[in-house]
Formats: sequence, C-alpha cells, structure tokens
Amino acid sequence: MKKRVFSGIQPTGDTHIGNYLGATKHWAARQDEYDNIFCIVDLHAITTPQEPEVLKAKIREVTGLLLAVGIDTERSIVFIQSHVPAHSELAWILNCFTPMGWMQRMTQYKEKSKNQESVSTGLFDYPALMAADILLYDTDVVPVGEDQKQHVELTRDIAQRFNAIYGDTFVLPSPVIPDIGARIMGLDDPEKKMSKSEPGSNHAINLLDPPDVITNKIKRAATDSLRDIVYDENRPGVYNLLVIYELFTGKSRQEIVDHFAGKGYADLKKELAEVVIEGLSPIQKKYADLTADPGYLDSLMAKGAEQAIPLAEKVLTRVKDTIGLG
Ligand code: AQP
Repeated sequence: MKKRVFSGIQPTGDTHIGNYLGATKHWAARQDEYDNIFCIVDLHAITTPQEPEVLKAKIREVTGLLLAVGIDTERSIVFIQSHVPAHSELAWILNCFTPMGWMQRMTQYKEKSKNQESVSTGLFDYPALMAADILLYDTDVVPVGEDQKQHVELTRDIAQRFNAIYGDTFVLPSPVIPDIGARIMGLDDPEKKMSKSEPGSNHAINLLDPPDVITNKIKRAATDSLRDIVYDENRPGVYNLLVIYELFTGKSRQEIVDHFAGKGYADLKKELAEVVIEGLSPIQKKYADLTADPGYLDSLMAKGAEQAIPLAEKVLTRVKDTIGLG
C-alpha cells in the first residue's frame, strides 16, 4: 500500500517561487509514489485579517495554481479546508490535549505576532488546526518547506501524547523537507524567508508575475560587494540567487560555478531572470486555461471535498469514540 501524503497551502497573498520550489513542485513530482491529499487551507488564512472578496479570489487563485504546477485531481485529492467540517471539529479536540507551553514555543507564532498590537487566538492556535488537518487522514508523510517543519513535529508530539493516553489512535506523521530549496529567501533581504505576508514589492517572485516584473525584481535583488559567483552561505544574497538558478535549470553546482566563472552579478541576474521566466511560463499558461471557465475549478473542488469527507469522518469518529463523545 502506498504511503499517505497530506500537505496544505494558504490562500493568502501571492503564491511565490518559495512555495513552489520548497513545496508544491515536489508534491506534483511525486504524486505517483504516494496516496496524496492536498488542501487549500482557508481556515488558516483567517488567523490574520482578510477582506472577504479578496479571500474568495485568493482561494480560487491558489486552487488554479496548484493544478497549474501539475497537481492532478485524477491522482490526488484536492479540496478546500472549510468544505470539510471535520477539520475544525478535530482541531477543538486536539486543543484540549495540547499544553499551552508547546504552542508558546512555535517560532512562526513568535515571528508573526512580533510588533502586532493585537493578534487573534486563532494565530496562536494555528498549529492545532494544522495537526487536525494532518491527523484526520492517517497521514504518513508531510512534504513542507523548512518553516513548517516545527509544526509537523508538534503534530507528531500531540499524536504521541494522545496515543499514550488512549492507545494507538493516530498515525504518526513525518515531515519531508527538500535537500535544496527548503528555505528560499527574500530578494530584498536574503536574511528573511521569502514570504507572502512580507511587504515590499521587491521581496518575492510570484508565480503569476509577468516577465518584465520578474526581470526587474531580479535586477534589484540584494547581493554583496564581492565579485566571484560561488556557493557561499555567508553571502546569502548570491547564494539564494544561485539556489533558485539551480532549481530552475536542474544543473549541478559545479556546472553552474564553471558557467559563471569570470562573469559578474549582472550576467547572473540576466540569466536567472531568463530561466525563471522560462520555468514559470508553462505554469502561467496552464493557469490561464484552467481559470478561463469559472465553473471548472468549482466542480473539481466539489469532487475533492466529496472524496475527503468520508476519509476525515472515519478518523473523527474513531477519535470521538475513543474519548467518549457521542
Ligand atoms: N520561502 C520558502 N521557501 C521554501 N518553502 C516555503 N514555503 C513557504 N515559504 C517558503 C512552503 O510553502 C508551503 C505553503 O506555505 P503556506 O502558504 O501554507 O504558508 P507559509 O508556510 O506561512 O508560507 P508563506 O508564503 O510565508 O505565507 P505567509 O506569509 O502567509 O506566512 C509550505 O510547505 C511552506 O513550508
């Protein structure tokens, strides 16, 4: 039997090449290896304030982009989180088994709540909902970028704690992080993870950016005052550009370093822009085709929820029976 994969993506902001290179590209590439479930996690999106019309549009956009990068609804279940009520129900139950101290340790919460006058309880509690997302499907493997590794480990801890009290109820999931590209950094500040919520027009390359925008963003990317083009993690700007180049071309590090020997940052940026534009072009074309008929994505998502609901209900019933509910 194939192992079960579950992963999700938030419909907030603009989906960027970090989301693609660190996560969705791998989900698409390994679909035949696993039994896959992918989710557009709209309930996570509302942990920070959202405009209703914008959120609706973003749910559609992220759905279209997931399919455009190659997720195939014939080989994977794809659905919208709020269409499957069991996610919220299990999240509540898991809340009751998760010590506050575990949540307080979550780096993402600390970062996202920094300098905010008021943050929602939902933002603090986000990892319990994420644990519910994963545990509801008896998930073995959770492919994510590095920023989400801590949340998957917390999910495992919650499941272990529950199993220790009640006996084996949950399957213990493991995070899978790509060797290269697990943390694509911002173009404007290579010390910071490329992120949808980071302000700044030159921070991220978005999957739907037109060619001239991509070229300009890369042209303005932060580098350093040195000259040679080599992989050196102590020079995070150039390192990040080389990693992006590597992932879009599939070339080895040696080939890349040889190729750029004697060349300057302007050459690196020019060639990088070319390969990113070339790499995103088929995704953008497929996205345009998929979204041309507005009803098409809706019908696929309705089918996805229909497939997910019985799987989720089965596990939820098991949990409720175990703890004495119902
Ligand atoms: N910079 C990144 N490099 C590699 N992988 C990344 N991921 C996110 N940023 C990078 C991975 O993309 C998947 C989907 O992420 P998400 O949309 O659920 O939200 P996130 O992890 O919080 O990512 P963002 O883009 O930074 O969004 P905001 O700003 O809303 O928090 C995940 O597997 C993630 O690891």
